[in-house]
Amino acid sequence: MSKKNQTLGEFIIENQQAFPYSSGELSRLINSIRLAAKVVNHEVNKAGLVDITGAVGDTNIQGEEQQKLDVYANQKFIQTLTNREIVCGIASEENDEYITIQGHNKDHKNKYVVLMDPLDGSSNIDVNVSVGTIFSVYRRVTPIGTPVTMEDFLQPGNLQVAAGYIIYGTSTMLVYTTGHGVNGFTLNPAIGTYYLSHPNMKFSEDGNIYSVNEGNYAQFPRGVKDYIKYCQAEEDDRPYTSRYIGSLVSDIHRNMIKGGIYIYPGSSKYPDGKLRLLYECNPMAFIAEQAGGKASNGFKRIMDIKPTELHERVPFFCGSKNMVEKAEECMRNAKEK
Ligand code: AHM
Ligand code: MG
Repeated sequence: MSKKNQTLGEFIIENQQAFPYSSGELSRLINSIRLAAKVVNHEVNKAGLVDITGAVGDTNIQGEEQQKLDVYANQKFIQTLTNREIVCGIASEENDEYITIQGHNKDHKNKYVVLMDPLDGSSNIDVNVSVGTIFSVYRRVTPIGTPVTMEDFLQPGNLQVAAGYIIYGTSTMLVYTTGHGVNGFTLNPAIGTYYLSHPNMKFSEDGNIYSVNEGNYAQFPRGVKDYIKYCQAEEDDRPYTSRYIGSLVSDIHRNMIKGGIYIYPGSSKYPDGKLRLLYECNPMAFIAEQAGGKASNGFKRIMDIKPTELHERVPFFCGSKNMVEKAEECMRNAKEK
């Protein structure tokens, strides 16, 4: 069984043996993601040197134009997954359309699609705040040997086979699930190896952190206002505290470790909120549920929503089970009024 200090490579091999019929493709896919993440991590860590190495749009010494980090991260993940012949399609926050990958033999023989947000929260980079990569993996539904179609990407979250995130923080971590719990690996940058540092991660049933952008309070639906007021009320010595980084991966990661709820609700201006169902909310929901938490749009399970568009948005309530349920109760009660 998994042991602390095991490397991610060892962990992947050990867990692949637990699936005797696995072809190893999913393991190779996770391997590619860990590799691309290392390259992106290296670049993200240099972000503060931008004035020294050149600003976005400048030309570097090799005559290449300096890129925005989110564009760079997008390219690295796409390149790595494409070159290694693992996936048949990729959808990304950075690309309007999905990408079809036919493979070197042009035979469309690979069976997985990846949906990702290559660098989420990238507006935080300038101020040295943690950012992340989020990914979600599905088995294609169209026949192998044919090009992928939109149908392969518009699957409900409950069909995900793997999901995870990388957090480029005070240390870099890769956290993922293949539906058998959630494990977190920390990168030792000196030797480029990830070690199992957080085995079997769990959301506590109750938590005391609520994370929401209260600057938008006036536009929140009644139920969210009621929930925030519930958290803030003096009665019963409620233990809540507010923490909001504005970087989804970091906010969820902290709340998973410490116990809490993350909310990005719909608002009067943006009824569906801001976050994207397919490559932000679904993968985080899969992780949350695998860690004993819950993810909802305020009324129903995120992973049961049937997507209709690649970049669709959805209100998001995610975290410790009892906190999400209390927020849902506030949403329901406000609707009935
Ligand atoms: P992005 O994909 O453009 O980076 O936006 C997503 C980010 C999340 O990481 C974060 O939770 C949220 O946007 C913060 O939004 P806001 O500044 O409206 O609170
Ligand atoms: Mg994003």
